[in-house]
Amino acid sequence: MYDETLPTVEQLEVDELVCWRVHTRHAELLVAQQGAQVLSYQPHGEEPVIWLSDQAVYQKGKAVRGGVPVCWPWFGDLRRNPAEIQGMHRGGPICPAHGLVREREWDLLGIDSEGPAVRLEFALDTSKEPLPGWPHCAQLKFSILLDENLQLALSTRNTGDSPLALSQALHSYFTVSDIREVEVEGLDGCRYIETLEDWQQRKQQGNIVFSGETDRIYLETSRRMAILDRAWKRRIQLEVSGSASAVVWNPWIDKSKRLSQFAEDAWQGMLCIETARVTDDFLVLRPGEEHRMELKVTSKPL
Ligand code: TA6
Repeated sequence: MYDETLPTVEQLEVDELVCWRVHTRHAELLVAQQGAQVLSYQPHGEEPVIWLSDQAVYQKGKAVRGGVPVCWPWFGDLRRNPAEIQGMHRGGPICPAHGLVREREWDLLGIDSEGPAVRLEFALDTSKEPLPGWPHCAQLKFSILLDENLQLALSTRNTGDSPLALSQALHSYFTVSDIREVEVEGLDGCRYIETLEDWQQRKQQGNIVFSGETDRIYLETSRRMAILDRAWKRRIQLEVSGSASAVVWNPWIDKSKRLSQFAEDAWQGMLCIETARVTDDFLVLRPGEEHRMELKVTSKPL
């Protein structure tokens, strides 16, 4: 029999950050208002699906290691982005990796229960909250639906009077039993950029397996991919729309030592598969145009 008091939504403070803990009959979710960042997602009776560093720091203006950081209006190192995206930045010292919104307070538009499900909606309007060095007008919305699965959607509307060139990603950290034992399905045959070897282009043969630091940008990706985790007898399925690129990242041993908020052995239990619009797949929005990128995460037993 289900607990009829569910779903519940609780506002709490995690150190400096305002957060929301959502408890439904299916799962528990923690979201920070800063960055509209999903911090953790754990279906009942399962290992967490979304990974959160046990060394995470919850300070205003500081990105939290783990969860699903929203990378926008550029992904990664701005200097590695197409010239059109670099040209949107009007210089100045503030040019962090993964853009300008994951450390900003978003507006909470609402939290609604839809039967057993709960939806949270956040927004950021750059005409009201100008981003340093990026003087353009856009309305961002981030929607989180917790149901039998986790559904995320990032929408961007160009509210200015000139085209916007953007790259973006939902930088999802997933929990795995052991990165050395899992495989990523669904990217077979895709072209990818090997960022660790001078950004050479390669072609994926079969499932992705991991035996070292991995930091690849996959292109012409399909709508479905998955993490096959035999040890935990589960498959984490990703279904996407509005995206045809994905980043696959594990820092492995050496890079882990250089990462903030990251235990030296944390590389063994995490894997990023990032739903993206990057490199050839970057976004151009005409004035008034809107784009929506969606990700549905479902954990299924093998
Ligand atoms: O998405 C992969 C990546 O760009 C890696 O190169 C690594 O830098 C990772 O993101 C984490 O970036 P962050 O700025 O969150 O430490």
